[in-house]
Amino acid sequence: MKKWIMLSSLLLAAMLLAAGCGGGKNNKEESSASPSAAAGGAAKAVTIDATNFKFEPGEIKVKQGEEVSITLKNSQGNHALKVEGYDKEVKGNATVTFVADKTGEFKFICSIFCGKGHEEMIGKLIVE
Ligand SMILES: [Cu+2]
Repeated sequence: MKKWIMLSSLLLAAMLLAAGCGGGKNNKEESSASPSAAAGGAAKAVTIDATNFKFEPGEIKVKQGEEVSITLKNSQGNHALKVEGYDKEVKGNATVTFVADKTGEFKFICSIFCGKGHEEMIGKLIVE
């Protein structure tokens, strides 16, 4: 009886070790490779042109898990872009990169008061 318990606990320990090793490896692979792998090797790069008072394009569509790289170009005026729900912000003529891990529709707005049409500067990030 004692022998049996020892044998089964040994087996259990071996199984746990094997599972732990495998799991660790998988996690490492996922964290380093999955964002670019999902996008086919590169981040989805979008350049948004900001003028008074519009974002062009006003809609970005990506897949869940994809890495998104948003470059905001201030062609006219001084604007910034803030993605609500993701809490990501990019000021004019800079780039912000993040992984779109939540699905849904997220509003992006201009976060610098830029004048009369400021409230109209609204776009949409769609994560499918
Ligand atoms: Cu503005």
